[in-house]
This record gives sequence, C-alpha cells and structure tokens, in this order.
Amino acid sequence: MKLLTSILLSTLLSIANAQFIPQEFISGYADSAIHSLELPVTFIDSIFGDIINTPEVTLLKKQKVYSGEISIPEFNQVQSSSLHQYYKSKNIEFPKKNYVSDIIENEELYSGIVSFAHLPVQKCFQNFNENIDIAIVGAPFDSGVSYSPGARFGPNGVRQGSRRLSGGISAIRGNTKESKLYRLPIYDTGLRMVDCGDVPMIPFDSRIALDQLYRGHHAIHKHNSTEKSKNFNKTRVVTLGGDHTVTLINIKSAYETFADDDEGLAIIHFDSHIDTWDPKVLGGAVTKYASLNHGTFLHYAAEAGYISKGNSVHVGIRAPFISDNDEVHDHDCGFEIITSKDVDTLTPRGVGQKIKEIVGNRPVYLTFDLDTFDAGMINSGTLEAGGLNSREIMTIIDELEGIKLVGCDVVEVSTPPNTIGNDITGLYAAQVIDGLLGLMVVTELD
Ligand SMILES: [Mn+2]
Repeated sequence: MKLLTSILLSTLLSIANAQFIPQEFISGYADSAIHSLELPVTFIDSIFGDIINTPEVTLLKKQKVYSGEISIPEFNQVQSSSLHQYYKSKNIEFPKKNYVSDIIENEELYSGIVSFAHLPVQKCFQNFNENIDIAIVGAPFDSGVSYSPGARFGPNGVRQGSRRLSGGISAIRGNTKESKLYRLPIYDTGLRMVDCGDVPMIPFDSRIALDQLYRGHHAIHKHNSTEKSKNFNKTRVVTLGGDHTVTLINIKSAYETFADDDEGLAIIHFDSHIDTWDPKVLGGAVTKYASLNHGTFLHYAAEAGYISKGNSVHVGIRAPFISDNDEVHDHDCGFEIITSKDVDTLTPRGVGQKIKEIVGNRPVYLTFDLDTFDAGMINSGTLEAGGLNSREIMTIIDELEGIKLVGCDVVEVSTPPNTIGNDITGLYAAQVIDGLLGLMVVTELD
C-alpha cells in the first residue's frame, strides 16, 4: 500500500511539473548569468525586433549564446553587415501628425470610394458650365428582362471590376505598333473623363424609370466638351447597364445630340440575340407597356428613326430566332448579322474590318451586351453557349480604331449580391469599357 501511494504521488507530481511549472524554471530560470547576458542587436532585430523578440524568444537566444551554440562574434558579424548599417542609418521618420498629403494623393488601387477606373466623381446632372469630354453614368435597371434579373446591380459590379484600371500603359492596346492606340495612356491624355454616378431608376414602373434615364442623359449632354476634344462639342456618354432596355434611351439621347442628318446613327450591336424582335412576338401580346423590353428595344429604335439602315450590324449572334420572320424583320430594322462562328472564319481582326466597312463614316453608337461573351465566362440576363472570349473581343474593338463613336454602353452586367462570379463579370465588363474608351479617346488627340 505504501509503495502504491508513492507511485501515485510521483505520477501526480510529474503531471504537475509538466503542466504548471513555468518553462523558464525548468530550463534554468534561476541562473542569473543567462539573464544578465547582453545580446547584440541583429539586422532582423533592427527592423522587426519589437514584433519578434518576445520574452520567450529573448531567453532562448540567451540560452543558445550561454550554451555556446551561437557565439557573440557571430551575432556581431550579422550586425555589422552592410544591409544592417543601411537600415540603421535609414530609420523610418514618421511625418508630423498633421501631415496628410500622402493620404490625400496616394490612393491605392484597392482603396477609396469606387468610381469607374478611379475617375473623378462629378455631379453631372447640374453645374452645366463644367466641361466634360467623356462621362460615365450608371443605369441600374432590370425590370425589362425576360429571363434572369440582376443587372440593376451592374453599374456597381462594373465599377468594382474596374479597380485595377487607371493610369499606366496597356501592353496589348492597339492591334499593331502603327496603331494610334498602341501604348496610348487613355486615362491620362488631357481629355476630361468623369464618373457621374448612377441615374436613380425606379424598379416598379419601367415607363417612369426610362424617363428618369432620359432626363439624366439629357442633363449630361448639356455639358460642352473641353478644348482638347477635336471632333465633339458636347459630352459623350458611356452607360453602365442595366438590362438592354436602357439602350433605347441611350441611343435616343445620343441621336438627339450628335446625329448630323435624318439618317440616324450607325449601330454596332454586340450580342448573342438580335434584340429587334417584333413587340407583338416578344412581350407585347400582353400590354403595350410590356412590349418594350430587352428583346425589342432595337425594333423601337428603328421605328423612331434612330438607326442608320444598312450601316448597322449585330456581332456575336447565336441565340435561336423565335419565328421564321425574325431575320426578315431584323433586316428591315437596318441590320446585317455577324454570327459568333463568323469570328472563326473571318478572324477577330477581320470581323473588326467588316464592321468598319458597314458603319463607314456615319456617327456610331455602340452597344455591348455582356452575353456576347461565352456563357462560362460571365453572368448575364440570358446566357448562351458558343460565345467569344475576352481576347477576341478586345481585338475586335481595337480594330474599330477611327470610327466616329458618339456614345456607347455595356449592358446586361448581372452582378447581384451573394453570387459567385461577380468579380469576373465586373472585370470583363470593365475591360470592354476600357476598350471603348480607347476608341473614344484616340480620335480626339493631335
Ligand atoms: Mn441584348
């Protein structure tokens, strides 16, 4: 019994030792010689010493020196290295607490209140004496969608996707070294480009919402351009959609501002769908109100005389026609068709050249439905397989260098909350706008 008690007691004591007695005591806390050692300051200590030299680490270092594992000269050797001397002589001097110039001027690409490509934010619906060359504006609206909603969040999604656009020179802008786009720093040319924010659009009644957008565009078009702009007296607008219905208003306002005759604007329409559907076929069988939607707006634009017939083209078409009459009706609205498979045979540069032949010298409005991209790449209102990739699209857009672009939009950018893939969708949409801005800028410079 006595033996058993002794074993039990010694077991308990060893557990107590392991768990409750400080490590310092076990490894020689009592030895004041170790504690009184003076350690030299190393290179790493001089930079990160406050962070890494906890009491435990310091004690460990002293033990290693005391045991002879590391010698004081070895410490000194590191200390006297040139790097260490450099950092010692270049100690950070923090600015005075009232100094804020770096905070005001040096915004990082991932910080700040988000505008498109970090452009300055301007109140464009007022202060009409302030000149603007190119204005970005959001149209957060998706009440005209036949399939999947979410594009009301598109303007925000595009801006989020544009955060790494800003100054700098793209390595691949322009398709040849002879192109004026080649190495053009489009955000830094002296043209005044601003982000006007969004036109608030009510979600409950498309008629009210589209009228709000019209008045927003009309207000922006009241601004004059700066002296830097060679060919345009008025501000040109780039709209962030929004479902494709908003393009009817974008074209209407651009037509009223820039059409130089009654012939209408040449329309370049990137999309997987024709969007000229007869309203009696798509939506309008219910009410007149329902007849204007994201699949019929180009019918109405043609009916209103905004489209230059024979000078307009769809690019990327592949979705099914609804009726046998669709192609005939589309041609009556003024369009030629370049399908997504035509990109295989013509090549992207060939597609660009064909588009330029079709639009000629007409003033051009370009509208880009994000579903031109292949379904696997982005989120949009009506995704379709068999689409284009981003490099093909960038090449086609750059090939359009020289067209008279009076306005443009990127629409059907579906980036609703809590949805996977929003970052890529926004990034692709922003990249298309970057290309379109290049086309708007390149013709205005000496
Ligand atoms: Mn569309």
